[in-house]
Amino acid sequence: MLACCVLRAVLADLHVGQVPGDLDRFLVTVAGLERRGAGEVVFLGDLFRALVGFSRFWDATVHRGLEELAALRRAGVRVVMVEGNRDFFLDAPDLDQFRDVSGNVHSFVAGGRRFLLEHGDLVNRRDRSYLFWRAVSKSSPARLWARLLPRRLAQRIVFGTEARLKETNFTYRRKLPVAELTVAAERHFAAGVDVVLWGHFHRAWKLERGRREAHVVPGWLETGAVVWINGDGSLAIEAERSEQIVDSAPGSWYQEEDSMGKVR
Ligand SMILES: [Mn+2]
Repeated sequence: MLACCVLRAVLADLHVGQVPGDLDRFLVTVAGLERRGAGEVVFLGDLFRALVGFSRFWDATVHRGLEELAALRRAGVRVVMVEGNRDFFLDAPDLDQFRDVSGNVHSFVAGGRRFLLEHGDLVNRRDRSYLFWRAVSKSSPARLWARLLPRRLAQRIVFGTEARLKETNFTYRRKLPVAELTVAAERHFAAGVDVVLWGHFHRAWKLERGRREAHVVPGWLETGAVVWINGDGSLAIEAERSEQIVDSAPGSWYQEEDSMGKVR
């Protein structure tokens, strides 16, 4: 059980392995999380370019990145993996030494506020082709072939999925589905959640209803953003170079950030 006053760090959409040099950047970020005293680190989906829970799919980048998570855990930090659209079968035993828990949702109470964290790829119910692809690619037959297919063929299919993912995600990612995000946030609020965090869309977005709030966490890939959640339930989003970008920034910041959405 975690102490009541644990400091949490949340990072979304890192896509490590997609851009040259991002592994080194990731290692620096992770070292910083430990230095700042994070008791729990939550990866809000899409940690790597692709992550399948079976080690036969892992390349050198994935091995190195995961090793850093094992080191975090040895230092006493809890590692949580929320499953994104680039993540498959994160509950597989091969990942046991690299994360404490994985799942579609992570929830906790901090300072009396109820938090709910999910990747966000299910928010847009209108994207039927993606929802179909998700159901197939994460099904038990898919899990079976991921375990049994020859390694080379399996890897080819994983990287083939990237093209497929881009195709299915392209149309709805160009614009934030604000109506769907609002409906989803209000549904969570009505169920008693105080703070909702999503990733997936890569650009910041925020909705406030009294003391309740919902955020899309900007992608680490583009912004280096880390959300810090204090033991008292307050939160702050920091970009790289530890500049605070949510608590103090004017609303227009969100508009400006929108133009940053390029690669997803
Ligand atoms: Mn995603």
